[in-house]
Amino acid sequence: MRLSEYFLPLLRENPSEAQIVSHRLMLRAGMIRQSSAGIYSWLPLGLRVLKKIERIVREEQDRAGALEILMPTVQPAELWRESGRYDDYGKEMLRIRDRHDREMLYGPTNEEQVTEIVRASIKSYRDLPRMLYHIQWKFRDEVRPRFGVMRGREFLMKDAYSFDLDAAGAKRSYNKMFVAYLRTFARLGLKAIPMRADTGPIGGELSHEFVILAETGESAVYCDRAWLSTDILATEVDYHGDLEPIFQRWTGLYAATDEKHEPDSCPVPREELVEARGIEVGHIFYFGDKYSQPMGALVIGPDGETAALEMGSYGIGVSRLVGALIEANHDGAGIIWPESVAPFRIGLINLRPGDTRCRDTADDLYGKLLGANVEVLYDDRDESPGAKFATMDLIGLPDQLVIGPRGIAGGTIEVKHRRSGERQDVSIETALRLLTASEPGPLAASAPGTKARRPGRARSEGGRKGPRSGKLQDGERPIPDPA
Ligand code: 5CA
Repeated sequence: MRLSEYFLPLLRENPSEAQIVSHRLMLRAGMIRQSSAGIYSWLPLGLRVLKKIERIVREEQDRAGALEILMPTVQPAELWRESGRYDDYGKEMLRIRDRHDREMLYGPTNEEQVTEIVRASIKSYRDLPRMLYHIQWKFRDEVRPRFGVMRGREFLMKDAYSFDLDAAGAKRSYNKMFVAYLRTFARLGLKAIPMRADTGPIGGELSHEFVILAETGESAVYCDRAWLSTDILATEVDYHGDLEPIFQRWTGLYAATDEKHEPDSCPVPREELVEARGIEVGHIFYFGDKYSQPMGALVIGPDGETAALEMGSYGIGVSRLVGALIEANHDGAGIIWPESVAPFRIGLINLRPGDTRCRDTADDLYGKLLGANVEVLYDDRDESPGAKFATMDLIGLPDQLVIGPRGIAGGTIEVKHRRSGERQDVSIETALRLLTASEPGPLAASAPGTKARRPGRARSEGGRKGPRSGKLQDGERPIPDPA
């Protein structure tokens, strides 16, 4: 994508309404714009990130055996009267009347809707277990929408629902989602810690919140220090096998929200206990027949007896995750996207669009990157180098490629790794090979025998003297980032 043809409305100043860094950066980087309190439009850059998160969430749901559907945002009030939640839900529910004066609502969640679908179609234990999910906008008229997309009124959620014959089956489904959540958040580059939690208006007896640690988190959380060095993706998962040992392993390490933490009976010694703030990015519930019983979602079991379905529900805050990711990945200059969710893999900067050689080189490189299916944002605008560097740092693409007249004269371009700030001069061929070969980025860690420049050195094309350091030799491969 050429920046000259893109819609990236950046803000120079910090917007006064934004209290936390993710909200500030999302507005400044042109990712979102507020429509009304807690309701946002997603602009091209923000939407790309949202879609990337959605994709990872979807892949892990599919892998765990959940089936994607799409339920409506607007639901009939009768369904919620059947479960008894229409009145209970209170002012958080946006209630609507249609032209026939029928009571409708904008869904804050979909337990009733999905139970209605399943009760009409599943009558026998032979059709169980089933797990259905969708990724759909929700509306909750929060008393205090704040922190941008972190606590919105309209927000995107992935919600899955499991249907089993009995409690043992329901626990197996719960375990599947528990493990899928650990994997999903790890793939997003986040350490989300499962914590025993209250069930609130969803109801039920077993529930875990998945919480990432961040200073701006809304709740206080406590966990064993060992959580900080765990590697979830290292565990092999067979969703058809017994997941209880994995569940036991990850729930065996202490972690609790404020509501559940008891300082006096906490099993973790003080020096090993991390006290932090947390952001809830997911929440899973097992609630048995809370909805199936009143709504008559019944199946015939192998013994011929009729029983209410055993259910669970499993939510991920997809739009909240965009903010949470920024809270966990930023510095003074802007956002630092993990590769898995970056809106573009590479930012290509042409420092001198007016210079024919620079332009030809940049255009050529851009074409080759596109040809290799690398997502690249190409700053071909007629702006100052300072403005271009600041823009790229603000929007936080994992690697930047900088093309300028001096480098071209010596046959090189500069590669800058956004997270470490390290820079190297490499030939165009080397840059292409590195960036089209494999993840992670070329400067995720320095290749042996190379000297990467540390951040803080002069970055402009002018002002550099002497030979450049840090060339990767052809044939050398970068060492993957251990993070
Ligand atoms: N029905 C259940 C699970 S499907 C449910 O609604 N759970 S929930 O209320 O915990 O929401 C699931 C996730 O949505 C939360 O963990 C959180 O990450 C996200 N979420 C909830 N409320 C908001 C909000 N106002 N703004 C942004 N994200 C939210």
